[in-house]
Amino acid sequence: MSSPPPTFLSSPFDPSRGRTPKSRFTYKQLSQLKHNSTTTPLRVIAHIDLDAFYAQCETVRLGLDPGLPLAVQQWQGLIAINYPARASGLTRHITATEALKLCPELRMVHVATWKEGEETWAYREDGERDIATQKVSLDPYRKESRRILKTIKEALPKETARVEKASIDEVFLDLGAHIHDILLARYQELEGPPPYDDASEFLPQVPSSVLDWGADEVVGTGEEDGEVKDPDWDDVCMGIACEIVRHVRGAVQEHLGYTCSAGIARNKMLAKLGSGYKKPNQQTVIRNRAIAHFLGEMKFTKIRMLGGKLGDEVVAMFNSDKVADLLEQPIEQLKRLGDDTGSWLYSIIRGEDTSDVNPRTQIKSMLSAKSFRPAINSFEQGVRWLRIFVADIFSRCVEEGVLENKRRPKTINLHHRQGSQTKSRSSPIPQGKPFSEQALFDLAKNLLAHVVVDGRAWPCVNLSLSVGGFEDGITNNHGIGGFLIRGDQAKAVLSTGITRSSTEYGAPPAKRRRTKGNIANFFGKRDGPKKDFDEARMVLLAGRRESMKMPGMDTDAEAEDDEGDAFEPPPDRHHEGESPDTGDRPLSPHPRPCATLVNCGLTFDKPSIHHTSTGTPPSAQMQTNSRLQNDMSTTEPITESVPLHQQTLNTYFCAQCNVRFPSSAKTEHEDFHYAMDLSKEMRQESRKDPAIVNSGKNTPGQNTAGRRQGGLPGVGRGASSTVRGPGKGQAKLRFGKGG
Ligand code: DCP
Ligand code: CA
Repeated sequence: MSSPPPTFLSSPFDPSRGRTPKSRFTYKQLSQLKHNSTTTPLRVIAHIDLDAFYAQCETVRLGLDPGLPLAVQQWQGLIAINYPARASGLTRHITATEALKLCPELRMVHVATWKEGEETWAYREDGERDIATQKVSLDPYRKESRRILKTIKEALPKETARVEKASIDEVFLDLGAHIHDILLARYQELEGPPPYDDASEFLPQVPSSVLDWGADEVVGTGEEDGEVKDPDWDDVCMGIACEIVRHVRGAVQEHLGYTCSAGIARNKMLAKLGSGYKKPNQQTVIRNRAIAHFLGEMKFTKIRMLGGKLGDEVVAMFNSDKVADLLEQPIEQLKRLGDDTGSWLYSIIRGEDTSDVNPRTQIKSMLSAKSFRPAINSFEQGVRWLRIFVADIFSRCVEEGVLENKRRPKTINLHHRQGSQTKSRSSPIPQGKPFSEQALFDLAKNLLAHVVVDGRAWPCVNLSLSVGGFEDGITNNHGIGGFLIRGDQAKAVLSTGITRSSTEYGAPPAKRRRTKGNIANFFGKRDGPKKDFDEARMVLLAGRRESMKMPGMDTDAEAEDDEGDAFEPPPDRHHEGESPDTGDRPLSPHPRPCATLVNCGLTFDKPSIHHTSTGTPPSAQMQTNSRLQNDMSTTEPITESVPLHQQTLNTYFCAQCNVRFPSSAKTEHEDFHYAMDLSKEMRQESRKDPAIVNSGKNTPGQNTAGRRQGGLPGVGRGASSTVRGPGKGQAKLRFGKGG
C-alpha cells in the first residue's frame, strides 16, 4: 500500500483552469485552519501512541537496554510486551510461564502493588507478592504518562498547541493553527489579502514540486499516476505536520527516553489508524489523496468504535469485515443499523470524521477496584480493601492538587458485586472541610456498611471505589462559609446523601418479620452474618453520631444561601444514564421500589431507585457502568442484570412491598425486611442518644418528613430537626426531588 517518498513535478500551465493555475483550496479554508476548524479540508491531526508503553516505562525506570526483550507481568499474565520480545512471538495475555518458554532471555517485571497497611505502592520481590491481599498499582505509568504529556506540550508553541490526552499513552494533536503560522511564514504568497478581498477566491498554486517526507511512511494512492499530480496545499500541510510530529517525538525520546509512533491525517479516526500502521518508532502520513486507497483495503473493525459489538453487528449484517464491501452499500442499507449509526458509518468508511480535538486533559474521576478470587466474605475484609482503595485514590487526588484545594472530587461511589448482582452506593464528599484520607475512608466504610446492612453482601467477587465530579477548588474557604454546612456538604454530614442503586431484587420494606424468632436466634444461626451486620451497623451509627457533632449543624441562616442545591440528590451516574452504551443492554431486574421503601427504617436519599419500564430507552433504565474517563485502572465494576421476561417466572408476592419477586429471592427478601426492621431499631435507639437529640424545636411533621424522605435511620429530615427548628433557611433544606 505504501509507496516511496513521492516527488511532485511542477504542473505546466493548465488552460482549462483559467489564466493562472490555482490551488483547489480557498483563502477562507486557509484562514479556518488558523482556528482549528474541524471542517476545513486543510485540517491536519496527529495521533501519537507510545510503543509498548508499560514495558518501556520499566525499561526506562530500570535503565535497561531497550533492545532486550522485556514484558510487564500482572500476576501470571503479561500486560505489555516490548518489540524485541514480540519478535519471539510473545503476545499479550499469554502466561508468564508460556512466555519464558518462547523467549528464555525474557526479562519480566511485575507491576507495582498496593499492600494493606502500607502508605504507598511498591515494586516487590517474587515472594512478597500476593494476589489475595494486594492490588495492582498503575501509578508509575500514570506518572510517566504525565511527564510525556508535559514534554509533548512543551515541544509545541504554547499559543497554538491543542493537545488531547486520549488515554494513558496516546494523544491527539490538532496542528491546524501551528501549521497555519508556518505556512504564512514560509509562503508569503499566502498572506493575502485575497484577490478582490474575496475569501472564496482560490489560493495560488503551491510553488514547490517536491515535498520532503523524510523517513516517514507515506501511504500511497493506489493509482498509477497518483504521485504525478501536483502537490496542493493539503499535501504541504501534511508535510509540515510530519516535521512537527517528528520534532515532538524526538523531544520525548531525547528528554525521557521513550519511543512512540504517530499517524498524521486529516482527522482523528485516520490519524489513529495511521499511528498503528507502522510500529515501533515510526510515523505514517495518510494524505487526502491516499485515503480511499488506505481505507479500501482495511478491515472496518479496526476503526475506532467498530472494534466491538457494533462492528460485530455490521459484520453479521453485511457478511464482510472489509471497508471496500461496505462502500458498495447505499446509505439506506446502512441505516438498517439505525438512522444515526447508519449515517455515521456511511461517513466514517469514507474517511470523514469531524470530531474535535478536545484539550481538556483534566481527570474527571478515579477508580480503584479489585476482583476477588476467592471471594471475600466479611465486612472486615471489605474494609481492609477499602483502606487500599482509599490510599490509592487519595494519592492520586494529592497529585491532582486536592491538598492545595486546586481540585477536589464531589462524590464517592462504591460498587459491590455479589454473584451476578451489583450494588452501588454513592454519597457526596463534604466540600467545606479539609479533604483527608481518613475522611475519604470513613465515607467509603459508610457506603460499604450500607451495602451490608441491606443484606446479601457476601460472598463478594468485586469491589470498587471511585471518586468523581472533580471541580476546581475554592482556595479561600476559611471565611464563615467554610464552617457552615450547606448543600452537598450538609448532605454528607448528615450521612443521608447515600444514593443507592443495584441490580438486587427488591429492596422494599415495612413490617417486622415476626415468624422466625428473635433477632439473636435468627443471626445466631449464622454467626458470620450477625457479626458482619453488627459491625456494619456500628459503623453507620458511629458515623451518624459523629456527623451530629459537626460544627454548623445548628446554623440555619446560612443554609438559606444554598437555596439552589441544598439537599438535592448527589450526582450519581447510575441514575443519570451517562453511559454511551445504548440499546443492547437487558432491562434492569428491579421491580419498582415500593412507595413504602422509605418507611423501612433504613432509608435512602431517593425514594425511587430503579424503575423498570419498557417505555424508556434501556440506557435510562439501567444502572450503567460508565467508563470512568481518564482513569486507566484496568478493572471496572460490572453491572449485570436479569432480563425482564425472567422476572415473571417462579415469583412470589411480597404484600409489604406490593411487589412480585423471583422465588429464589424470597429468603433474601425476607432477610431484607428483617434488616430494615433492625435499622429502625437503630434509629429509635439513636433518638435516645443525647448527642443527637434535637434541640426541641422540630415539629412532629419534620420527623414524619424525615422518614418519608430518606436518609439514615433517625437522620434525614428528621436529622435536620437537630438543626435549630424550621427557620427560614431550614425551610429550604429539602431532600431530593422525590418528595
Ligand atoms: N494495557 C493493559 N491491558 C490491555 C491493553 C493495554 O494493561 N488489555 C496497558 C499496557 C500497555 C498500555 O496499556 O502498555 C498501552 O496499551 P496499548 O494498547 O497502546 O499497547 P502498548 O503500548 O503496550 O503497545 P503498542 O506498541 O502496540 O501501542
Ligand atoms: Ca501504545
